[in-house]
Amino acid sequence: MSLSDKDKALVKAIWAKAEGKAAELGAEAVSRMLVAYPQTKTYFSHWGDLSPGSAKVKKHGATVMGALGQAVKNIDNLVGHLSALSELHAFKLRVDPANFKILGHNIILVFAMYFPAEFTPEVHVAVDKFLANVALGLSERYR
Ligand code: HNI
Repeated sequence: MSLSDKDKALVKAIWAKAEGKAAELGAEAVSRMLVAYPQTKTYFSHWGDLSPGSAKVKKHGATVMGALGQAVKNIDNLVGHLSALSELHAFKLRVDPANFKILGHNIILVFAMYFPAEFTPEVHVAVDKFLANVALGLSERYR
C-alpha cells in the first residue's frame, strides 16, 4: 500500500492546512481514542486524569501530531525515519501495535471533522495510506 506521488502531494497539502491547529486536532484524536477504545487507556494509567481535554491528554495530542508532522516531511523514508520511535514503543512503552491503527482511525475522523470541504475521497485515501504506512513504520522494530 505504497503512496503514489499524488498521494504524497495530497497529504502534504492537507497537512499544511492542519499544521496551525495540529495541537487541537491531536488532543481531539487522542481524547476520542481513549473514550471510544478504552483498552488504550492502560498505557496512560500513570497520567491520572484521562478525560477528554485534560492537560496530559492535550499535551500528548500535540506530541503525536508533532511527530506526524515530522513523518510528513520524511514521507519518502517512513520506515527509516520512524525506527527510533518504533523501538521506543516496542521495547520501552510496550504498546501493542494494533493500537496504531486505532489512533490512525481517530486522526482520520478528526481531519474529516475539521476539514469537511477539503477532505475529499482522494484526500481520505491518501491520508489513510499515509497513516497505514506510519503504523507499519512504528511496528517495524517489534521483532
Ligand atoms: Ni505514542 C509517547 C508518537 C501512537 C502510547 N508517542 C510518544 C511520543 C511520541 C509518540 C513522539 C513521545 C516520545 C518521547 O518521549 O520521546 N505515538 C506516536 C505516534 C503514534 C503513536 C506518531 C501514532 C500515530 N502511542 C501511540 C499509541 C499508543 C501510544 C496508539 C497507545 C495506545 N506513546 C504512548 C505512550 C507514550 C508515548 C504510553 C509515553 C507517554 C508518556 O508521557 O508517558
